[in-house]
Amino acid sequence: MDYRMPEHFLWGAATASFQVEGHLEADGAGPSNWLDFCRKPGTVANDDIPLVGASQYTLYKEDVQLMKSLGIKAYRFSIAWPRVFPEGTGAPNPKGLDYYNRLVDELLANGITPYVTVFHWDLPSALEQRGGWRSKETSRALADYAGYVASKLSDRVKNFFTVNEIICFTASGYEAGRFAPGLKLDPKTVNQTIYNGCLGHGLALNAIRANSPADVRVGLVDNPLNCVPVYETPEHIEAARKAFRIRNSRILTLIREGRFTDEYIAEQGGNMPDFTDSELKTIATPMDCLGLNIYTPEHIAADPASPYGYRTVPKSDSHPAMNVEWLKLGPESIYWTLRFCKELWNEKNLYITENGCPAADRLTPEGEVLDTDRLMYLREHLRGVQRAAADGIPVKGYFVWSLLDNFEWADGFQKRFGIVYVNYSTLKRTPKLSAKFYRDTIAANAVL
Ligand code: PNW
Repeated sequence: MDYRMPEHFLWGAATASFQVEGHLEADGAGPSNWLDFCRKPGTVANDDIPLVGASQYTLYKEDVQLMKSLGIKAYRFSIAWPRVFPEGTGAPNPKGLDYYNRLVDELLANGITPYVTVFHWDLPSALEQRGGWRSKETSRALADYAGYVASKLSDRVKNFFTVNEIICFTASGYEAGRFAPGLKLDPKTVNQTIYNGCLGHGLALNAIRANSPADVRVGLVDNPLNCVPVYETPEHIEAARKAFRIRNSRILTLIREGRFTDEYIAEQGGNMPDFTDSELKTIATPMDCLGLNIYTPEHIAADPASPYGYRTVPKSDSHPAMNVEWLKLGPESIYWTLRFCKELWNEKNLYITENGCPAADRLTPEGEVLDTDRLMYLREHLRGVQRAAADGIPVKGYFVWSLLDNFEWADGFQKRFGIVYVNYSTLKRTPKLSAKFYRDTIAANAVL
């Protein structure tokens, strides 16, 4: 079987500012919630802090050449809000934006298309101190910042994503406490942070459009719960589609439909967030594209005895995971999430904006990194993308997470997600076996 991809398929790689840049305090940058969080002993594995990290801030030219050598056509990176507005709002710091001007120019000069994520979790500390995502002030500040960035970059950057994974910068930080700001708050407050994240997306999308020429495209990056039929019968497929819409009520379904699902309202009762109809309209502003970050599956079965006609099938204790406990293996999830997005909301431009896994990478004495498990993970997921494309689902591109080993949030530098190995002492980059697989797959435009 030939796993050929559509013509003009966009092969990309992704990173995020806080995870790869290092030099977090250079050139007038302000502090962020994540830097503050890292500085609290015991929050991040090994108390790692990415002050140096992979240092893309100084090594971006080398990284652009690396992408070029792999045949990568598009680079998804994020902008550090605290570099551009050190206080979150007020006076911009021109030196902060200059870095992104240089990066964008370097990418374009080398034939690589920039895809900009405006917010990938590094919130200026000043805003966190005023309530962070508990406050709609943060949603409005995001829009001002996004509009400013668009006004400076949209002559050259034609693709913007507002925010990355609302659930991770809200619930994971304010409910689970695993991410910045490390709080464990009540359900109503947590629901408010999630809602304010959605509002921030809608306001930012409108602000980007208002500050860009007409050829600019704007969308969201979300990591929906990937509801996968436990196996492919019409009943389980129907159950998984229903589950996908309901289980993503808080973010993706709200953003695509502009109202809370009946199921969500019934489940939350008195814990609903404060919202207005006009905010819901803003939240549901039509997008030009939708970015999906795909990692792990949720298995769903038809169950006529359950209230909504489906149930979650718990994973067996031996279900394989990819070197980190939460990342259970399930490459079929990529196909089903793409398909349900098309079937439920008639998406026209879908991108896989992240997909990848950590591995216990080691340099061999010959200087190679033989990450056979990551290669398997990427190949099986790409076959799912190919299946979706062959079904006529409009999947336009794929960004591997990640170009480089980087700071994996609460897991620090322990977990390596790159297709390129980074020696954190010398900053030397070494493409892994998976990078060679990716290079050859791009060259063939078929999954190898
Ligand atoms: C995404 N989970 O985060 C982020 O967008 C990246 O910044 C991150 O490095 C990458 O995935 C790998 O983790 C997630 O626990 C973090 O389910 C955690 C989860 C999912 C996504």
